[in-house]
Amino acid sequence: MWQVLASIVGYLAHLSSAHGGAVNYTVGDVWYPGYDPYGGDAQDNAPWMVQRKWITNVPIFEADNISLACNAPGNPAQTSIPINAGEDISAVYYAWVHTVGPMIAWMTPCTNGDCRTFDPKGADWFKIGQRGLLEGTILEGMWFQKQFSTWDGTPDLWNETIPKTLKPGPYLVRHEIISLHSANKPQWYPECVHVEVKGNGSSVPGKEFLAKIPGVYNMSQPEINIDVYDPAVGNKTTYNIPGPPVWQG
Ligand SMILES: [Cu+2]
Repeated sequence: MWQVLASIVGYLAHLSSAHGGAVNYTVGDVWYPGYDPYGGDAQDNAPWMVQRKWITNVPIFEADNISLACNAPGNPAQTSIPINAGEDISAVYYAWVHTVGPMIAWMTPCTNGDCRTFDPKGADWFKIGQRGLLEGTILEGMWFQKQFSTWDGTPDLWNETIPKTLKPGPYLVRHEIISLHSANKPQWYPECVHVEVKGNGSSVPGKEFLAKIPGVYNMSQPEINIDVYDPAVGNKTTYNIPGPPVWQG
């Protein structure tokens, strides 16, 4: 009883702290549970786990934090989601509350051939999709980050496509939300999932599409070190998402 009560109180505390992350994935009709940061150690090394471990939904505040790659502690998952090149993957969030800033989906190959032992430190990541300011101004306009949230407790879905010509193999897919509602204090919310890409493709992105994480962001970038409440910034109707262009495959 006390345990149940404690977990309810804990859940409410997390809701009121107004943070979150990708907690599930869907591919076609199949739903894959991710890591529950408040779900306890029983999930560790679970044979069904597809998502890298994260233990708090509090964001990362430093552009050079090593945990920017796959959150903290980022321990590898035990299995992966099978997916065809050209197929969609949805990341599922619940009650996402922030409204300003870009969302970027990245991939990197597990170059050792096995994501269960792959360390993403120094890895080359490429973008497979990014969503930013859809219309209006930076301060008050419609960002995808605002639009994708249902605001009613039903799942918030963020859908992206695995590039159709991508070479098959094991990859990490990294979903990243950057929230910019605190002046000059960006917040990063990254989560990584293991996937096994199938198909007949043979393409890999060229150098101009690659970036390191951390490394791709820094506080001298005006899109990152940004005060959206400064009218000279907040009234703009364009926002350039930092980093390399999206690789279409
Ligand atoms: Cu938050």
